Amino acid sequence: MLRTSSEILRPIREKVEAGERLSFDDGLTLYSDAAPLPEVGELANLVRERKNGDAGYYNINTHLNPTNVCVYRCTFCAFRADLRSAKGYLMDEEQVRARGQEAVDNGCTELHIVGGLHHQAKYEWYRGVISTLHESFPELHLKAWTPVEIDWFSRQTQKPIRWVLEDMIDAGVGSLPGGGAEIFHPEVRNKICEHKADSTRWFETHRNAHQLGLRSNCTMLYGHIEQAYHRIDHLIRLRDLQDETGGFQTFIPLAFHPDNTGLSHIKKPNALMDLRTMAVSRLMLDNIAHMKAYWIMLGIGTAQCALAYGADDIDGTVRHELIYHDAGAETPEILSVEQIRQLIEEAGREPVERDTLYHRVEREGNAWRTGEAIAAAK
Ligand code: V47
Ligand code: SF4
Repeated sequence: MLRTSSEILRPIREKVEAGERLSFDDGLTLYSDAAPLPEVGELANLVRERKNGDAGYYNINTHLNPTNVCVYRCTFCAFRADLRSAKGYLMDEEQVRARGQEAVDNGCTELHIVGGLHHQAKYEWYRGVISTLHESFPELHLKAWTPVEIDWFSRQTQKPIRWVLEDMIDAGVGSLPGGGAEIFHPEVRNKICEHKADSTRWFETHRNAHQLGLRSNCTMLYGHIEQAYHRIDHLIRLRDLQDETGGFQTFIPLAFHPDNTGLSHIKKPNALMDLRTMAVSRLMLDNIAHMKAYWIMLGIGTAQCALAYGADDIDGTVRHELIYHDAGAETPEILSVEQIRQLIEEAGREPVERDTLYHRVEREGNAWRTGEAIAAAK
């Protein structure tokens, strides 16, 4: 029985209980101060348990950022480096292969691969990162490249997005990560990342990927210059594409980290905002099966709480994370499997190891195989 009692939330509660879709205005109400956070969380938890029961999903993965040199200058980014700067790097084939070997040696099922748009690295170099890894370690799932990179490859090769995606699938890409979404609304996007792929290109990439049979994730970067209506607009755009293709697996709200960025005067969002954004996202995105509380970015305590505010997944063990640590994240760079399972159990959920495509993983040490697909929740 729901305890939600605020008058302002009554119509929303009725819709959630009946499994009906929430409107743009409902989204704004959920973000308003008049909507008590515990009640918003309780509604989100109802949806979370309806879709995913008590499961707390995690995976065993490694990050690879093959270069941090980038032609763009997104104001929120602390990761990028200038060409020929002391911070800038570009990995060679041996370094890329070593990262794959390390992943296999540690029982990983997935490599998460994103990076900068290097001024001088050719398309063949980016393709080579994927083909080297896929040929050497075919068992590793390569979740690689955001629409920002795919758009860059399309400019480099003068070929359509669909061609780039097909060529990357041929090289070994298994799915797309959720990055590069930021905030779609041009009032914000034009101020924080005006030159990179716009929302039309972002959606074109995911639409094409889904049509080609790839699954993908999606994200939203919040807690900087955007307002609630930009966030709700963002969520509804994602919901619309999902109605069309059904290809998104997971949504990941990403809390802005200000250190070393062009927006360092802005304060990092607090845990209340983090939990509200998770809950509102769970309630608005009624057609996306999973919500990820990325522990690296939220911090472990908030990620644990988020498992009762709509989230059913806390991402992976992670290794070699740079994007958030460059921007001031104080979380560890890696968690062991025991630690990650313990933090899920402490939050009262059942730890379930999954692969990138949400199949259960059966594991003995570093040896693993995938079991049945985790029923895609309605
Ligand atoms: O696109 C960059 C964001 C994203 C900052 O698909 C920042 O499973 C906060 O998309 N503060 C990349 N956010 C990370 C990402 C991701 C992470 C984990 C899992 C998955 C997945 C995807 O990080 C970027 C941008 O939106 N970002 N800088 C910053 N200072
Ligand atoms: Fe480059 Fe990506 Fe950073 Fe933007 S967010 S500056 S595209 S690395």
